[in-house]
Amino acid sequence: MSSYNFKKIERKWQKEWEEKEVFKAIDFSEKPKFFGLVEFPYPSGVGLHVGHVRAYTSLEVISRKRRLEGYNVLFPIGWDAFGLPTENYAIKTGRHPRVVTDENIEVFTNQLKEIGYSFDWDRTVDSTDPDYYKWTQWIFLNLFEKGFAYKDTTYVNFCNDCKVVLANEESQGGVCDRCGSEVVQMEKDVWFLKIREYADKLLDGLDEVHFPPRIRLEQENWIGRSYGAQVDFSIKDSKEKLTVFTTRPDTLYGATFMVIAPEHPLLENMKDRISNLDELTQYQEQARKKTEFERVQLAKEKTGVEIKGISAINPLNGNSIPVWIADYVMMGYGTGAIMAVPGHDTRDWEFAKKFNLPIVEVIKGGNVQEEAYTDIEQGILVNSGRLDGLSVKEAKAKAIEYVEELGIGKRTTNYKMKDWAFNRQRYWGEPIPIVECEHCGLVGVNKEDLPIRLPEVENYQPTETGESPLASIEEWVNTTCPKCGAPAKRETDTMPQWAGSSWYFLRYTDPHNHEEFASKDKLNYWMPVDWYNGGMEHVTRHLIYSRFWHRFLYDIGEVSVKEPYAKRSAQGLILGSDGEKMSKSRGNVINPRDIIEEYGADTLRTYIMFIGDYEKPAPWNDNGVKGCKRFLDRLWKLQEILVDGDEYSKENEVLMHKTIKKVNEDYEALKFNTAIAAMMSALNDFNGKGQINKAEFKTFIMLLNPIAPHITEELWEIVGFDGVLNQASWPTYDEEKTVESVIEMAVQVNGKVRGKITIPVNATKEDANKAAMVDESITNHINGKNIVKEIFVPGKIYNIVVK
Ligand code: ANZ
Ligand code: ZN
Repeated sequence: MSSYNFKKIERKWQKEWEEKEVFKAIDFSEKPKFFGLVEFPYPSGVGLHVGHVRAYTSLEVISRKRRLEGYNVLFPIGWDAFGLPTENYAIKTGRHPRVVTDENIEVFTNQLKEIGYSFDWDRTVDSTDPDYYKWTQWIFLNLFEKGFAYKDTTYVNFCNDCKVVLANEESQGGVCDRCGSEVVQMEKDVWFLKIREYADKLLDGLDEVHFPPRIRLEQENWIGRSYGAQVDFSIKDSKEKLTVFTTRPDTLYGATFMVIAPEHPLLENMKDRISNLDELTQYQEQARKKTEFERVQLAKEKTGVEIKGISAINPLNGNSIPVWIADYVMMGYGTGAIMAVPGHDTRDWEFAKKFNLPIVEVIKGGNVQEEAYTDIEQGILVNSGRLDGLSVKEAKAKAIEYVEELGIGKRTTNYKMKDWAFNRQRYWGEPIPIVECEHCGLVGVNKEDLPIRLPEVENYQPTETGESPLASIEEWVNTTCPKCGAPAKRETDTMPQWAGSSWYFLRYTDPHNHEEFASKDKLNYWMPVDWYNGGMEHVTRHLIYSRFWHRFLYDIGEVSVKEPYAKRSAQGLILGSDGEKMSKSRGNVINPRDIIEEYGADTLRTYIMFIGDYEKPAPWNDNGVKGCKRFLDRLWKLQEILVDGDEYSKENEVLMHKTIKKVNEDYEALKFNTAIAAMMSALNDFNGKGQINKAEFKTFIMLLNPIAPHITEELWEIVGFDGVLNQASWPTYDEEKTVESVIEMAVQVNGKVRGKITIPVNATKEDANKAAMVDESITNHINGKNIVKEIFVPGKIYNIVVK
């Protein structure tokens, strides 16, 4: 027997698979289709890391299994290659991002091939390829034509270091996602996509797909739908009114003051009446410097200023109440103004305590002078006129009816999700295909003129004012209006990082199409994605953005199914051996290359699937790697105890059926670790018995094949099974044979074990008795006595009581 030379074996099979195009997805094949998707990587300069390997190997295993099960599998990969690290690297080194990207892609390709992934390499997409981003721009133009892309002036999160406007989700915690420095608020004219209009569709669509509860919940929270009402409060002695959004119209009688966001237009509109304008403007200035995160999450101490000179009127009880500005109210949510109900809202309560404002109880159950009473299940309305005595639920409905009757309000729904700030002021992104004309305004370029290519620039650095470097290339910026032909200027912002990944899965179905982003027939055949695996960090932004684009394409008749992903799963992080997140600065990063070099790709794959519960974080452990290598070594050595046999031997039959069932079910449930443990244990059994026959060996290596494809293909060939493993069919099992059909049962006489009998699992007391009465070691204790009682617990014990 030759030794297990993983280097030679792995190279051999990778070459063979590539030459024979074993993993090619076939359009319109008669077989059932399976589209397995993993998040295409950003080809960074540091190469593939073990997190990628964990993310990809799960669906790699499923895809290989599906092929053996007779499916026509599409398992593609590509490059999400626009992005800041490449651009920053280009700025530092003066090398073109295109050149850098191509190099990185090559490194990634080689690394993925070295691991032996069964991707269909003919279908690779690259989001920075003009043949690809042409269609990203095309989808944007459709959004623009249908009114789903607009430009608006807003405050945006701006990173002074990266010189880039950040989406909220890129500046969580008030720091820049990319460089970690503090984010400031800046006024800017930017593109938005009306994703908010899709909020209900995106929520309803969740009923059509299989997302695990934790992923579904994250999406629901991100979209954040709340039902409530808008209510107008009039400003005393004026025509102005303040409209608030409240989810608790039942508490209207308890509104003892109002609060508006510092950016609220009321201040500007009423400035003649206001006596402390200076103080207010100062407060506004301070608020502007804070991020939303600081205002909402970090504010331990409430701040605010009363607007002197005006007051509002509570529409239900007619009380005159003060109006304040405070930064805990956000302009971007609801109406930017609230009715404060300190008795029943904690933030309002803190504010009232700090500024000595009245607290009125309108829902009975607590002590509102001590703390806000927020229980909405128990309380009963008090001090609330016609709402008195109602439950919160009843009072909500009644209050809405009432304000609608009075013509001062209406039922409304609000969403936390804001429209998608769709732009950045950087070079390495898709140019937004819009032209600004003095006469016609913002005009989409003609679709025949796509792609609008990125021009060559000397310097990739954004300008100090936060404009893209494209702005300084006059011959590119100056163009003519597609509508009227007058001189016009191109939009110089580029699309955000999330654009190219919002539709890439569609391109995989038809990646070389020059006429359409994908042909209808191919889309019909392959979509939806049957299973999508990726990171938890992408289940809000990317997963929501791409569902939005896809749903929009569905609405305009471009794709045939509503939801792009039938099923989604997510892997946990791989941590360093110190239990901390892997990072360069901690020096705890594991490079997959090193593992492949020392132990082989099959060991890397096996270990990463064995490392722990797939959906949870798991620390790296070098001993675990060695253990997996030993497992494969012992698998190799099974050849030494291999005997002939066309079917499972009697003593291994149950083991085989049990193991097939276990591995089958565990793979499908992403429980790769327990599947591997079951195979390790089976291998021990074979070794313990000192033999394994060919039928058993054949099944065994096939079960392991999706995880360790090289060694198993090689063993298949060495033993001389028919054809190649990758063309074989997945083993099946017989449910009845997964449990032992006979068992050993202890027989007691007067409570003492006197012998053991072998009987069928479903044997009766009579069967047990028959078996026991021929065993001398048992009958010796019975002979000459009377049996007074028999206790028989099926499958467990047989106790005979004698006197
Ligand atoms: C009165 C009230 C009484 C409220 C009460 C709550 C409890 P969700 O559920 O997150 O949608 N609110 C409205 N707009 C706001 C803004 N722009 N910035 C900060 N807070 C705002 O929260 C809705 C509630 O948050 C609204 O209902 C409002 O306070 C506040 F016992 O109105 B409520
Ligand atoms: Zn024009």
